[in-house]
Amino acid sequence: MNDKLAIIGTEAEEKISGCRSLAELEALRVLYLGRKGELTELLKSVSSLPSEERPSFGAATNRLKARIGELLDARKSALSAVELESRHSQEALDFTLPGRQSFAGHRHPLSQLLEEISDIFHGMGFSVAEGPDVETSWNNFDALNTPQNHPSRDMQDTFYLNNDQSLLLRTHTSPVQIRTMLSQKPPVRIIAPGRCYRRDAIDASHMPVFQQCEGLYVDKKASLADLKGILNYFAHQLLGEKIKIRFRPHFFPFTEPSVEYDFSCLFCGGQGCRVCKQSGWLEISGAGMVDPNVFKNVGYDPETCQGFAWGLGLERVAMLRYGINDIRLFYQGDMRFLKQF
Ligand code: 2U9
Repeated sequence: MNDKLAIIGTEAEEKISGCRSLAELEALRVLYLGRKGELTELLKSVSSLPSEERPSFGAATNRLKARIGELLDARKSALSAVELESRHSQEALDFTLPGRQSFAGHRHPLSQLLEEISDIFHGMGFSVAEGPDVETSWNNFDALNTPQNHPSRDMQDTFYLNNDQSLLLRTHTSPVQIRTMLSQKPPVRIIAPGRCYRRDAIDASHMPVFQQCEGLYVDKKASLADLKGILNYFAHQLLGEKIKIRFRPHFFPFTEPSVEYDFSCLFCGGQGCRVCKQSGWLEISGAGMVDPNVFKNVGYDPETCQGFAWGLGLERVAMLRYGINDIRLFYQGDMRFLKQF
């Protein structure tokens, strides 16, 4: 019987030390120490031994049981450490991997330009006024002294929203100035940025939706020279001190006198180049002294106040500034284009 114990002991030692996983080790524990395990079965057979052999065999079996228990415990802690180590190395963070880039979006070039323009006019005491894209014909045309038969009122040029043509998508931001004057007394110093709509066919320089940033100044006294001074300062701040400005006579129903204004060409410094078609000047927009009829329409007294207003197309300025040759690029949402600004 003792030989049997010795064999079980040697075999158990070999198996336990050669065991490679906790699951395998658990199977060995059941094999040797479990309720139906080899040692338990041996202990059960003690009763069949001669009585003088029973105590020593029982004690030897219990010692082997304890010994195998110790071997199992020791192997278990060794295997646990190995398994933990391998799990850690598999799950470990690799701090040398490059980070995942998050996409933060980008401000549209026209929004950036508008922010710059707003800053410049804030510096001269102007505030930003806004109004709805859907306007009344009265705010958009009548109040601005636009004759009933003016071509801009034509259905071919304006998006009307109802049959009697009393509602439309504003064709310029001038109704914002009308709303401002209707709601406050002079003095007025505002810029009016926003989307405008015209029934234009789309090409490299026309879009049915475009953006303006008009301006209005009203006080007891105001002159064309003040207007020129303000536009001059604006041009210097936006495009540099070297820019010159000039007025050419023009006609608008809402201003009298009216002018178109040009900036000296920022590419050739006024020498003449391809961009300015050799003229040295870039046509920017129109402006003028507010027509007395417009003042009357909003309840201002043209005898006691004077004012000037100007227009500005945001796309045109951005195109000149960045050398962009197609207005459609602003509205196609192509990140390859937008990211450059
Ligand atoms: C009020 C009175 C007068 C605003 C003005 C222009 C001249 C002008 C252009 C901008 C780009 C048209 O779309 S565009 O080509 N605008 O030339 N705008 S004077 O005059 C006003 C505005 C409001 C109450």
